Amino acid sequence: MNLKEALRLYFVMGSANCNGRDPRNVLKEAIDGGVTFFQFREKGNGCLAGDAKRELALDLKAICHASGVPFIVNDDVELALDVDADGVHIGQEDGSVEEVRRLIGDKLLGVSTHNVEEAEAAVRAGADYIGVGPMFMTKTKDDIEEVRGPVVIQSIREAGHEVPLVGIGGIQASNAHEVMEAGADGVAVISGISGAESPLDAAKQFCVVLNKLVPNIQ
Ligand code: FQP
Ligand code: MG
Repeated sequence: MNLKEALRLYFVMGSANCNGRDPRNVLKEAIDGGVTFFQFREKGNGCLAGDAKRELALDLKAICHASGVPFIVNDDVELALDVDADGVHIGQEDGSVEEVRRLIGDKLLGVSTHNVEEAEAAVRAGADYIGVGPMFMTKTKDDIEEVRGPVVIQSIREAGHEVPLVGIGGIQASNAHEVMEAGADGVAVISGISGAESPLDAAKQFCVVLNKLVPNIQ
């Protein structure tokens, strides 16, 4: 797998993001629409835990793998190992990157960053890719840091870092080009796809924009 290419359209979602729809159907539609990477982020109102969370994780992993899409688990390293996910995504408050790397071996490891210093530290500690955000204002996450926008990505690239990188936070088909032009390999999207009336059409619209900017695949 070429990680930079695979990160082009990174869908992040859990049952709380699906407006009462079955997350399995939302994911199927999103993948049909062109999503290239997936993170199971089971957080927020009425989210599942325990066996129910595990069952959903296994179903979503199967849906991803039927289409060759990597399946990443947010925060929960134990679950990622239990369901044999392709990787884990952790933030600045989710424990040590080195420790998670030790636990997951050569599974993919993504780390959330907000500036050049955090990006450098994440890469040094063994991250395979980084998420940089928030790019724009978002209502999906209520504990976000200050919005500094695509310029943070630009500063990471100007510092010479070629780490696989996606922007996250408030990204829509209409502003995705700003994130890509700043130097991202892809965009991570939650509500822009899961909250859309048609996740299929929403993902397609992202693909139209992204493939115009980086027209080598699909
Ligand atoms: N970037 C990405 C992605 N995924 C995420 N989940 C985050 C950033 C945010 O720990 P974190 O991670 O700051 O908050 P939370 O655990 O609530 O998501 F990989 F998609 F770029
Ligand atoms: Mg986290």
